[in-house]
Amino acid sequence: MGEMQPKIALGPTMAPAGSFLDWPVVTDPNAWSADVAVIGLPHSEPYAKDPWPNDQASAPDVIRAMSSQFSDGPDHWDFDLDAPLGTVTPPRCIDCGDVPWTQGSYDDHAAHVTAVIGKLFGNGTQVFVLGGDHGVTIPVLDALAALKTPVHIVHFDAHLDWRPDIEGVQRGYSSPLYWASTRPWISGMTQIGLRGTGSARRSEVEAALAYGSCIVTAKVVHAEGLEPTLESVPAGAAVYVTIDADGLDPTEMPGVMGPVPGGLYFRQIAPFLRALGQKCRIVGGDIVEVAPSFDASNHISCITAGRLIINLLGAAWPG
Ligand SMILES: [Mn+2]
Repeated sequence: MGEMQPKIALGPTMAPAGSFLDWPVVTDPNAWSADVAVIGLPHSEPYAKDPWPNDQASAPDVIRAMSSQFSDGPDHWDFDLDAPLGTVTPPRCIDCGDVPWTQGSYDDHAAHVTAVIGKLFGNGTQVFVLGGDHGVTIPVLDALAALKTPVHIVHFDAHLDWRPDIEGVQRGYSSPLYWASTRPWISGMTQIGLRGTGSARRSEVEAALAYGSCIVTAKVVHAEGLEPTLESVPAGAAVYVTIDADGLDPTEMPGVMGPVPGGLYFRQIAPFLRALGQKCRIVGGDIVEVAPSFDASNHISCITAGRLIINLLGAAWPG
């Protein structure tokens, strides 16, 4: 991480019960050498009103457990990708397990997460994060500094997530895009799927617009499709994609804490992600806010989360 972060000794991650897509599990950060890594981040900075750990903290393991439901294996034809997944992904894909809760302050935990993810980015690894609530994105945004290149954020969400703090808590799930706006290595952001009402007030909307965020509401997507939005993302840019599960319509993604009607559909987002992977350099992404206890009994939200990662992953590497 260079000069900005103190040296942190990176202990082993927690091995998951089952691995993502049966990829090899590597829990020793010193042994990480991969083209693509999946890593679980169960915990963010909690709000006083919420339980700890929250329901979203269980999502990494439940999503992994549904791997056989969202892919039958690397040699099976994937009709979203028009190819078997194994022919469009690089050879070295690993599951890094979950970053455990750091005993101590949230400052310590966030610094640890930033160092862990920064090590992967510094190795040139494409990183896909399984949250956790949307607060887990914040230390990952800090880790993007390790890339030493400007990064554009593509954000799917029902909500703006631009609160500087909620009752003094600065790194909770209502704040990741505000946090991004304060970081010089973040070159811009495209926020897609906003609708209804959430923690944002007029002041946060005006701050986002003043920053230059490209805000694409759900009603605009439903009227115009996502093609104009794709055109607004700079070609060739390094892009990090953060997907809040509640950006999707709750009929397709019921397992969320903040369902809002009128959301985006998989059939809109998946082709967008594939096109984005062709147009830009996807440095990584996350899927956050999946709440397994609220999911349908067939775990469709976790399956959809896995399919979103596969669509992004399959498009991001030359076939
Ligand atoms: Mn969010």
